[in-house]
Amino acid sequence: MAIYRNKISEINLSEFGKEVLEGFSQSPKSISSKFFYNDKGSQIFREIMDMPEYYLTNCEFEILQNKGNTIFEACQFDQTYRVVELGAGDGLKTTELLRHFLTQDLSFNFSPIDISSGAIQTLEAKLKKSLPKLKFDSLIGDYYKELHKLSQTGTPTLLLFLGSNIGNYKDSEVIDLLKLFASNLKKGDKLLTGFDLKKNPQTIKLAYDDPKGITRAFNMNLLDRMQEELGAEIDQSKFDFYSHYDPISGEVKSYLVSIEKQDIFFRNLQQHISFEKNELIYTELSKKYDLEQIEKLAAQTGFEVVEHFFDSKGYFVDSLWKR
Ligand code: AVJ
Repeated sequence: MAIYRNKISEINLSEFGKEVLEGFSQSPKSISSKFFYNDKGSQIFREIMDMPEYYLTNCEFEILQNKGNTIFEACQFDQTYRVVELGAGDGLKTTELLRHFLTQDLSFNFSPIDISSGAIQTLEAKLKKSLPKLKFDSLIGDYYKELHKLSQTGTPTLLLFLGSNIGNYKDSEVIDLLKLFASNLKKGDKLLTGFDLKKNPQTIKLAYDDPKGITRAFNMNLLDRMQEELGAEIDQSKFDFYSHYDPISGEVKSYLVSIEKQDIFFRNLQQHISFEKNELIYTELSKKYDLEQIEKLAAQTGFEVVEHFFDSKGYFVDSLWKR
């Protein structure tokens, strides 16, 4: 079959290929942060969660470990229920919550959803070992679609969206996402969302630009993916990583930077893409919230705040809402 240059409709492109082409045709160039999480990226993210600078994981771990029983009580379940987790990742923190739930008399089923099959496999192995009594069925896929499938039953549901995953969405998208959750939940169902809170800007800055360069490697993995999956002829020494926290907006923004003017051939896209000296590729938004913003979001999207659960430093909140 002939492949015509620039006629991308003729080429069978992967989702990643399509989105890279689309994101690179905009200004500034961008790639969705969901592409961080191939199996290698999910592994690097586990290393990020282990870093002392990345306080988010320990804070949420502490909340779920110390307040799991209170969270269960606040959910007020009175029959068999279901816990669904979006973007479960390796689920280490969630294990703490589920451990508390298992000590209660009511039975429940756990459904973790993640786009990385590697992360799900790691999670399944861990769950079998650490919580042998847990009933679970994991789902690999885009969580918008999986969520819709799950909404077809009458089982009371607690939906988990932990780990500050919500921070990846810009203000306009966050409203749509929470409305989507609301529309897939029944009256009385609960949503527990992890929000990273505004705090000393230095603390936040270090969490997203660590001295060992693990966050850098997490971003550079996108270049690996372009090389491996899109046949991009990239010299990685011609790219750098930069991240920036704006304490007023609460936005951490991460970028790859083309350190010189260059033209890169993407073999599988049959295209050259050019980069100016110091041109940015925007890779991620990690937004930080305050309580006022969180309560406003709940009200705007059809939820009622039940209770906020904080860690002892007040760095992070798992906010329980009711539909
Ligand atoms: C998985 C989206 C919560 O934004 O804090 C960690 C990803 N990026 N370090 C975050 C991430 C850089 C993380 N989330």
